[in-house]
Amino acid sequence: MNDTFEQRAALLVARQEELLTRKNMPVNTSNGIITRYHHPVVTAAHIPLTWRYDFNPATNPYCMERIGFNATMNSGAIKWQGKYILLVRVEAADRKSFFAVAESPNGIDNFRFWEYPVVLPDINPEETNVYDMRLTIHEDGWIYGIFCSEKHDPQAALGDLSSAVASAGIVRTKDLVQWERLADLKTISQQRNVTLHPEFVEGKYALYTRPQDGFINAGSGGGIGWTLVDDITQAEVSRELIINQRAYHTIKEVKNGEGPHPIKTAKGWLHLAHGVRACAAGLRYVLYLYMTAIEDPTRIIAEPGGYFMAPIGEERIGDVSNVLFSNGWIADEDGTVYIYYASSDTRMHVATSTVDRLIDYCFHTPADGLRSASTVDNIVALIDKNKQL
Ligand code: M1P
Repeated sequence: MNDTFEQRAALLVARQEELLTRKNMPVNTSNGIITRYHHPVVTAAHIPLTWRYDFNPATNPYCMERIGFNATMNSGAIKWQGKYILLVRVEAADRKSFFAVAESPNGIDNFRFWEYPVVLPDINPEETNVYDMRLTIHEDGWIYGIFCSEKHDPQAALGDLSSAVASAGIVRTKDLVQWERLADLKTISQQRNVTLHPEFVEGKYALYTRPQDGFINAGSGGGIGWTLVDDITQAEVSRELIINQRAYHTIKEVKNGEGPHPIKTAKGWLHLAHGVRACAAGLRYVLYLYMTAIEDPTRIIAEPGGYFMAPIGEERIGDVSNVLFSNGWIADEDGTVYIYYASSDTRMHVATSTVDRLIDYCFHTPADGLRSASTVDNIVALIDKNKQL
């Protein structure tokens, strides 16, 4: 505490530099499907010091933090100009989320935030919180971002300060610096987890949706939806088809939601989604995969049973414990897939795999038979197969 201002400032910079340049090594134990890494890739400690400290000794004589940050989570991802880009959901200490770009040369470590956070066009004074942007480099030439735009429910009873309304905000950019705000998605239900498909389908923009009756509860919303849109600048859900249903006693019984847009592969569209179930400890969020037909992205051709990734170790603990959430992944030219996921609404991680492995996983993992007896049948069949070797 007796350090001079200069000593303290120098120490802050040195410690952060150590963190930002830390090498991230793979964890040795793997199930063959994905590889995890020792360290999270982006944490609140990665936030630039110039966003947090007033470095003028005259106005901050104690060199104290002036603006605090709580978490970095649910990040969109693209590979852009040779860099691995995360569009991070940053949550400040005041609970407000916003977006900021962090880039890495290799996708695994050395993520650094750009100098300024994203300044979105501020079009609606009622919009209180924004989060969970999915990025899509669309074949029309724009980079789109779709995110949750949240406001206090205007119908809430007097004194109810918790009820909220979720809509899908839409922006687009060419450089990740200047963002054009388009009209929010028009829809009769609340919407979160809306994702833009990267290609036109039947000459239209295609959206994955997640209709929900309330802010938290999916209610009559049956799962991940799909809708075609003529004009992305005035997007409206007309016909909404549920393509990936929730089901009783599965990992997605309570709700589910599309993650980033699917990856186009030789065997079909590869999808990453989150599934939510309830238990005595609260809601449990896990990640799962499914595949749809290339010529018809709404037709499911493979869906392994159960989760593909669930929280382990320190991932299980955070602001909202027992949660894995992903809205960003990158398929590299060499077939490597970088899966960016947040744990417990607190920090960002990466796991790697390959397109071939993930396809193999989708087509050769037994589907959910929806009953214990089917699970046992699958195990017995595998044992019998192994006995024939
Ligand atoms: O707290 C877990 C997640 O809860 C919500 O997910 P969903 O849209 O499926 O309800 C979102 O608020 C998400 O940001 C959060 O990580």
